[in-house]
Formats: sequence, structure tokens, C-alpha cells
Amino acid sequence: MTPTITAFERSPDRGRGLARDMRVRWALEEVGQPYDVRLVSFSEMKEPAHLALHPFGQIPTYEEGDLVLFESGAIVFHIAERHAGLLPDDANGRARAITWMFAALNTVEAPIVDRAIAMLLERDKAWYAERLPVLDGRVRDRLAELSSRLGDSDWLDGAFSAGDLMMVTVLRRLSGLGTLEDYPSLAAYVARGEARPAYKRAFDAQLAVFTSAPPPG
Ligand code: GTB
Repeated sequence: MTPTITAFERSPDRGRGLARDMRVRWALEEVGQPYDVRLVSFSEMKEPAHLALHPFGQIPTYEEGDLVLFESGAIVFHIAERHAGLLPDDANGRARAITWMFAALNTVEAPIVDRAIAMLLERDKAWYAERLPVLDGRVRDRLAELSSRLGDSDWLDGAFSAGDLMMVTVLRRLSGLGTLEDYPSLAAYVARGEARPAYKRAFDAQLAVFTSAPPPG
């Protein structure tokens, strides 16, 4: 059965692949599972039909027959569990790859999002100039630790896994901010992810949504 995912009708990132449908598209491409995409506007996301799929009125969602999922981490995990190619066969390797998925979402993405939200929504606050370096420091602490663990390896734990897929998409949230460039091994790690054929197919598909969309209004 062909799954259907949801994505922004018009992503604020203008097709840079930073929204969270990108990680789901990439996972589906890695395992060779065709998928359909239903595009939703910001207002549609808050309507009952979409809220029935996603309690928080967000993208991405995933529908496959009777199964409806939300949360990009849960969706990628589901795809990785049902198909070969994103999780190792041995139980311990599998558990470690899943650990890296959680680390990407809970430990690395959280401070990156905190900083992004501050930069987007809190610039006019009196305390912004003091708070930003604190948030930036938390991001950089995680990047230094991750870089140290990655060392000279291509991927976080042996062969490429769903853990790397998640970590690369999380680190890509830093694109264009000049932060990742201070951690050359992580910049190279992200570039290795972006060079994968499945990544490129997923990226092109989400970019096509933006480039083929009519101008707003
Ligand atoms: N924890 C959830 C998950 O992992 O699936 C979070 C889902 C989420 O944040 N979805 C966002 C959304 O639907 C889109 S991805 N937002 C609309 C809303 O909440 O009303 C976050 C995102 C949005 C835009 C950019 N960008 O423009 O660069 C990057 C990331």
C-alpha cells in the first residue's frame, strides 16, 4: 500500500529541505518505498480534518491504510522497522541506531530549535542580546560533543542508519547560519548525507513543490 505523507503547500524555507517532511521523504527514498504527498496550507493544518491526523496541527503526517502517524521521529522509525536498509540486523546495532535517532531529536535538535525560535520571534525583547549567546553556547556544546564522538568516522555507528538520517536532517537546520562551518567534521558528515542518491531524490521532490507553486496571492 502506498503511504501518503503531508507537507507544507508553501514551505517557509523556500524549498531548502529544512521542514520535517524532508526526513520522512528521505527515509522512504532510502528504502525504495514510493509515496504520495498531500500538500496542506497553514490554515488547513488547523482544520478538523488535519487535526484528526495530527493533534497539534502540524506536518508531517503519515497514512498507510488504517494506520495514521504523526511525529517525524515515529514515522521514520516505523519506515525503518518495516523495510530493510535503515537499521542494522543485529539487535545491539539496531538499539544503538535507535539511540542515535533519539539523540538527534532530543539532545541535538532541541537546543537548535530553541535558538532558531529566539532568532525568529524574540529579537525585539530587551533580554535578547543576553539570551542569544547562551542559546548559541548550548548548540555549540552539543556540536563539539557530537564532533568528538564522530571523530574520523563516516557515520555515527558503523554503516549509515536511521540515526544518521535523523542527525543529518537535524544538523541541516543550521544551514546558512555559519555555525556548522566551525565543526568541519560535522559539515563533512552532513555533506556525506546530502550526497546520497536517496537524499537527492527526496530533496528534489520537496524543492519541486516550491518551484512549481504559483506565486502567493
Ligand atoms: N515534533 C514534530 C515532528 O518532529 O514531526 C514537529 C513537527 C513540526 O514542527 N512541524 C512544523 C509545522 O507543521 C513544520 S517542520 N509547523 C506549523 C505549525 O506548527 O503551525 C518545522 C520547520 C518549519 C519551517 C522551517 N523553515 O522554514 O526553515 C523549518 C522547520
